[in-house]
Amino acid sequence: MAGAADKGGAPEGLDGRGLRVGIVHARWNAHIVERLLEGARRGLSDLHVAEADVVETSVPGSFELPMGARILAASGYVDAVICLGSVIRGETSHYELVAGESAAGIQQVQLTTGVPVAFGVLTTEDEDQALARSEGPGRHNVGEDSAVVAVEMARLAEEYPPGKARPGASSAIGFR
Ligand code: DLZ
Repeated sequence: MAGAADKGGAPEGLDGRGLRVGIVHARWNAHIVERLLEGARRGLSDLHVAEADVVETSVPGSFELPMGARILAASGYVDAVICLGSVIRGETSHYELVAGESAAGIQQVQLTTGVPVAFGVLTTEDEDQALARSEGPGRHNVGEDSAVVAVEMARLAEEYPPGKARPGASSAIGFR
């Protein structure tokens, strides 16, 4: 069975000091999303992202997360965005549409803006599965995982800004 390290995990020494991070969270299934939000705040704090450098905003549902993320990403104010939502199959009449469009939209936002956007959206069969993925400190919480993703990808973007060749670093990424 895959351990925590096989599911991403935080790279050694990852530090979010000085980064500005936006969190967009859906109000649908708020009792679950609130738990993800707590996880994301905890994760950012553990990585030394200052509370003053975190901006939070809510949108109606997971379908609106990509647009919320785009607004924050395009503002130039944040280095990364975390999207949080919960789509539960048994309670969602058009589950595939809401979950699929949310995921595809979030990917599109990060690829088109160049600002990393973490996908902290639970897509589960039932509420129990959603609760199990949004636990308290020391247990599994996808919001917390998303904080690590946002900081890691923001640091990567910072290391390789668009159009800036790093002298002597060409062979490391396979170009000459
Ligand atoms: C409409 C809807 C449904 C049925 N289920 C969910 C859900 O499980 N999780 C979620 O985040 N949002 C849901 N929504 C709301 C849509 O995301 C969206 O807000 C509305 O369709 C309005 O565009």
